[in-house]
Amino acid sequence: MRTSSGDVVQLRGMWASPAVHRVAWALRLKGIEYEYVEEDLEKKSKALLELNPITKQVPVLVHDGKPVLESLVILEYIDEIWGDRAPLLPMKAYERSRARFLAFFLEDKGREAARKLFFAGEEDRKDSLKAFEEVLEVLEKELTMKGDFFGGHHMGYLDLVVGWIPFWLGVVVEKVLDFNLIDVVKFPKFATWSKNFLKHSPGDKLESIITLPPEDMAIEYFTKFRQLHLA
Ligand SMILES: N[C@@H](CCC(=O)N[C@@H](CS)C(=O)NCC(=O)O)C(=O)O
Repeated sequence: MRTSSGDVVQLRGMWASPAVHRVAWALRLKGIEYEYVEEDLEKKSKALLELNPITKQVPVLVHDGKPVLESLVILEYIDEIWGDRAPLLPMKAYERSRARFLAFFLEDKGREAARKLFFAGEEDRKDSLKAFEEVLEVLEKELTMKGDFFGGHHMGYLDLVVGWIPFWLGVVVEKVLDFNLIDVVKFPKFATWSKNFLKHSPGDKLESIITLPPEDMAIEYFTKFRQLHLA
């Protein structure tokens, strides 16, 4: 799809993928029009394999025919290309480095801890939860609550990076496992941030930015995904 500034922007993804929604959020936050193409990850399209022959994963952002890969790299690319609209990364170099470090930490430790927690049996759940809570502690300390978001009053890079936790863990995984993952008493600031991130009642400006999969479909999908993995 050609944007008003003449760029052709396409996002190739899969409806249940948090990494894909993260990119959609960045495009929507900046008001960039894009075409969305759903991929079948069981039967990857020729286009996906040509655009991303290395990891063969989504999301893929295709900008003027060129593929941009890896959701965090894509966020930075979007921020550089459309730098005049709703900046994602902080202005100051030091703060930018801190945001990138936290993103790296979350992708590395946070995803791994969440994965273990998701696939753990009830007997191992306590240890997995402890590892995940160490990640939440870091995020809790990072929230200054000088505004609704990590960077203050505006949604930015870190919000988009952390944004999979409230829905994919706080709603879907909690329901799939029937287990409370985010303790509001231990992590009050994170719980408030999560609520702010997800609050998109009709008419709220976040409604058009924070796309989410339908809850029932996501619960069914991740329940099956877990069963298949454990079988
Ligand atoms: N680190 C990647 C992760 C992307 C990822 O895990 N994509 C999954 C969907 S959530 C995928 O394409 N899976 C299919 C496969 O691995 O073959 C990113 O952030 O872009």
